[in-house]
Amino acid sequence: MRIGISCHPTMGGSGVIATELARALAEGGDEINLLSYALPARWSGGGQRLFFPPVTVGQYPLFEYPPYSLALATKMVDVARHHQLDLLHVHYAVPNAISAILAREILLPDPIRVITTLHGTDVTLVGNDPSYLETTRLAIQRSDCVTAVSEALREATLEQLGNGREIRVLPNFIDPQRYLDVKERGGARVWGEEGERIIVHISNFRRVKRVLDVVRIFELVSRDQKVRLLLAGEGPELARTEQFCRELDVRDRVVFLGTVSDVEELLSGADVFLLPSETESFGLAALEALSCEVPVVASRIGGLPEVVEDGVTGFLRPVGDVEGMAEAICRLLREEDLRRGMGRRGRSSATERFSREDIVKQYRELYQEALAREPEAGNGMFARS
Ligand code: GMT
Repeated sequence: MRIGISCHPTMGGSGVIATELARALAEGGDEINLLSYALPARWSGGGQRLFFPPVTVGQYPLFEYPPYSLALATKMVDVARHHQLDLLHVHYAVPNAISAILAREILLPDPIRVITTLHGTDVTLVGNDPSYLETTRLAIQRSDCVTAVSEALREATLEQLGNGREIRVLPNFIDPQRYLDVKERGGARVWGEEGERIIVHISNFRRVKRVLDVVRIFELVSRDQKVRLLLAGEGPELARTEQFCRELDVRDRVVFLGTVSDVEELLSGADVFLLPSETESFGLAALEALSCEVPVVASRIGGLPEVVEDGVTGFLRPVGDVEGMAEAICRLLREEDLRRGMGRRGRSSATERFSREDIVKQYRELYQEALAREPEAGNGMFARS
């Protein structure tokens, strides 16, 4: 198949999954054009069937906010025509989905199929912001197929956008081989001193991640254990987080790593992964930790219980329960057999339920289904036939 995949290129999980999916499909024989305004963080070079035609946004002094969605739609049309695309698969609805629907209109009378994958905040935060609500609702309604990365997100979408349309759950995935490739190297241990236990947090440092809770929890754990905290990622809360580390007098035991693209290099060898988010439709970083045999301590929220089995592959606590999460970490650090057992079960769970091979196969089947069906596009602007 010839597929155009669009995503946000930043370090968020939606861009990671879109890029990994693009690579897997290209390796399997499909021709993929990845559309974004910059090379995605996990992009490691194109290939024979993997291309990156960048979306360039025309500038003009009148545009205080240059219209990226229009530039993207235009690029989609261009690539669809010149590469004879069969379908567009957009990751993160805002604004990718509405750009794809617009591109499809332009391409009539040969409507290209549009698959939209919802990742989380495109529905829970951004999509229901009044500024984006109606365009997101329309894009979801008019996509040929819609997927969500967890059952929790599927339900949230139906509730918040009131669409009443079919949404299929196709979860995020990991490549089990990546951990095996780095297992023998030091991984997280490289940053720790002798005898120190290592806690890792990876995120885009937005408020929903509650990174200050990470620091609070770390401070509580450090009263009981010799620990070091590795923080990977960048985002708006980063400076505040560093300042908060100083206020709690733990700055000397916290390592700020910035963006890390090969997360398995950091997760492998870690003792615990911590994700105390306010909302999390899936929690890709938690899945990556499990796949590296690292137990997860996280909030019992959104799709996280679908990824982390409480008491089996990690511990889940209510959002904001910093004491509960700190206790759970201390227990894992004190009971090494429990921690290692959870790590092993986490890896089995990740590889059995979320392997790249299985999920990519399901995406391929979905594409075939979409191509076999009557298209959603009509003859009028955004209308159904
Ligand atoms: O909103 C974000 O934090 C970014 C967004 C993204 O683009 O990666 O994250 C969402 O999608 C990820 C990939 O499917 C999920 O693993 C994250 O749980 C989800 N984030 C939230 O729901 C907060």
